[in-house]
Amino acid sequence: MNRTATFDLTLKRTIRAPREKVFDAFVQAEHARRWMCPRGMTIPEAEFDARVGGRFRVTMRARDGEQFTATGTYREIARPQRLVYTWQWVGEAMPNVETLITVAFTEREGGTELVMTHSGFPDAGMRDSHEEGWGSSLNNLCDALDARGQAATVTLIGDPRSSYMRTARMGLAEKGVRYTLQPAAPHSPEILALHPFGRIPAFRDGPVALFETSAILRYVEEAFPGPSLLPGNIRDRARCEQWVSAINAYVDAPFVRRYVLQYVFPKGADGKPDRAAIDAAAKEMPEKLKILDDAYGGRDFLVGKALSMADLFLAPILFYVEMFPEGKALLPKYPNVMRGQAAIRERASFKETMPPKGED
Ligand SMILES: N[C@@H](CCC(=O)N[C@@H](CS)C(=O)NCC(=O)O)C(=O)O
Repeated sequence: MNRTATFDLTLKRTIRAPREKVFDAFVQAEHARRWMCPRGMTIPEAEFDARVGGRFRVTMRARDGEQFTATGTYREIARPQRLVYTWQWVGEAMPNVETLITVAFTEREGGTELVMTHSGFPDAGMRDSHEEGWGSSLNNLCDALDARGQAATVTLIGDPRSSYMRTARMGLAEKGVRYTLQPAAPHSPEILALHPFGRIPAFRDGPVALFETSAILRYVEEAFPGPSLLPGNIRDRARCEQWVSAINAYVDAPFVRRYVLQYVFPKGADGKPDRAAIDAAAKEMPEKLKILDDAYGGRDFLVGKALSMADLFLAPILFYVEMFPEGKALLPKYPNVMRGQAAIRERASFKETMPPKGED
């Protein structure tokens, strides 16, 4: 007999919650609504009839309004250790194939290890997209059940004295995302495991690992609800990207690497700051500050009428620049920059992310 090959996936996750609670989250609508969709989506409708032969139906809505509905039938319900049900997408958006989900729940280290096998995909592409979708959904499940909330799943890794770390932390704070701050130095094994160039910050959301601050913020922007870190129209979104890129490429090096760090990690004779290096860096700054001053114009933000990622990249840099004499003397000559900084320094996201004293 000819059997058609199918593709399966297995996901494993340990959640700090009792087994019954984790089990119930799979079969009760009020729980499922909180997690049974990938990050960035919502569940407008969910119906669950958790009896053998009973059916469920769950509708997920993407940020652009597109909806996806899945339905299925319970085959085996052995609370709290095992659950088996079919899974089938309804409508045109996803292939209309009946697949099978088996979840095993095991008590492990004061929590629950769940092993979820989703089998019967007709091709590797469909299996892989479900692996991503379930991985992201299980992040939501973990947030919903673990007492630490999102901080159980979302981790920012690096040294909180870093200006880039502060940019990422401010973005997380602006979005209202709770996270775990895992201290690690650049090029440490923890960082190199996630960032091939060894820089900080690195980021994890469950199985999703990212590096580069702008990529991290891009993910945070789309994966979580909360105020947008991007402007509302196409032109201004592109301008935001323009300033993020320009600050990374033309502002960070002269202001932080060649100026601030000369004071923080002095490389001159007798362990003193290298005067020549500082003077050279200070000469580079006015031209850049003038460009930034013109960009602010009469507004409090680099782009548009509200805070965007662009502002989050600049504020931590100028905060450090102002701590040293040449920077302190220069900045007041740029009133628009000063006004923008005064505005952002009032925000909780800035106040809550004050770096430990002394270094970048
Ligand atoms: N382009 C990177 C830059 C990150 C970066 O340079 N971080 C600094 C700390 S503020 C770092 O890791 N420095 C260590 C090094 O330069 O080796 C990003 O946007 O995340």
